[in-house]
Amino acid sequence: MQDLIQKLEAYKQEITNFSGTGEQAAEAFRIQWLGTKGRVKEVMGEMKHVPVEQKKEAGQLLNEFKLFTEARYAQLKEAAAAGAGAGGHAVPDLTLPGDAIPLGSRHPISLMRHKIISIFQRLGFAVAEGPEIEDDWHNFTALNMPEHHPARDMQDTFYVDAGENAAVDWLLRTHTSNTQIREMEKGKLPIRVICPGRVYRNETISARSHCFFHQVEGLYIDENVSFADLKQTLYFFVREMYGKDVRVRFRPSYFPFTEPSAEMDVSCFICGGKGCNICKKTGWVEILGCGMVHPNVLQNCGIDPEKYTGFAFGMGVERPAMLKYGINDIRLFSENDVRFLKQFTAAT
Ligand code: 2U9
Repeated sequence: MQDLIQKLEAYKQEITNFSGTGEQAAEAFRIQWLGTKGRVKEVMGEMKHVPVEQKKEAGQLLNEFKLFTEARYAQLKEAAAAGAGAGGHAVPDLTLPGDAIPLGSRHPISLMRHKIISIFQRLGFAVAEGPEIEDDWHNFTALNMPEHHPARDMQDTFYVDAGENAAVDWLLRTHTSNTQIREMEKGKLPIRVICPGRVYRNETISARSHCFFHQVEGLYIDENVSFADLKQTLYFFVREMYGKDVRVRFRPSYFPFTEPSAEMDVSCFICGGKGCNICKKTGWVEILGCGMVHPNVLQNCGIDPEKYTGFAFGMGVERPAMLKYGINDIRLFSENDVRFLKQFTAAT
């Protein structure tokens, strides 16, 4: 046993003093010490001569010696890889190419949102953003939604518990119209804004609908703004967005905040109007709602409806993105699965 201890000490000394550098020296070290005929194997073989009562202690010593040798080998290899020169200093190879920085990709909702916004920016619309947690006035009351309007129903709106002493009802905005109300309240006219953002509705989540989604809304208020201005603005949008061959139709509709109100359809850009699953065989796809801003809404924001008129419109972002990119489940947008996200590039 004493012999073994002395031998291991001598070997350790030898290992510590090993002075070779570079890959070849490291390999020679490995063969000499850790190879199948190396010295570690050799001393391990001496276990069989150790008396039974000392085997435990000898085992520990040998194990420790093996780890010591492996650590020294790892050290030599690392130094060799770093190109340790004669002086022992690492000499980096400055001619090697640098590590590539991984690039992310843009989210499909961002891409579609940008595509929509940029068309209106070219017409002189500015982008305005507003809060997602909103009070009852900016989300409903100012927009001419009477207290018992169905859209205020608990089923459609997420209310925020702001405590018993809250002076007003707080909620997650159900549309980005709150932002236009805030712009109007600033009292600076004319107004020409586009309002993108996330909105919330208390709906069951499925492949087709989610409890949050994205909208882009627009508002134009000035003297003498007419329905003809609304139509020409939206015609321009449709041409830029879906191409010059797409046909457009307006259907009368109803929104509390616009009068008159309409919904706009485009001839199906999937089947060209022949009839398919996307247009439900009608040849038309609804893309947005619009109308002339209701005089009550102007008045609620301190704008004289006798002097000013305006138009507004609103559209969802998810559906056009799903059609453009062939996405069949709305939930994919918010699951953040990298395999999904990395498929989209900045090229629209
Ligand atoms: C103000 C006055 C009027 C915005 C409008 C629509 C019609 C509309 C929907 C389209 C699909 C929402 O995402 S969607 O579910 N929107 O149909 N939105 S007019 O009208 C306004 C906005 C602000 C001050």
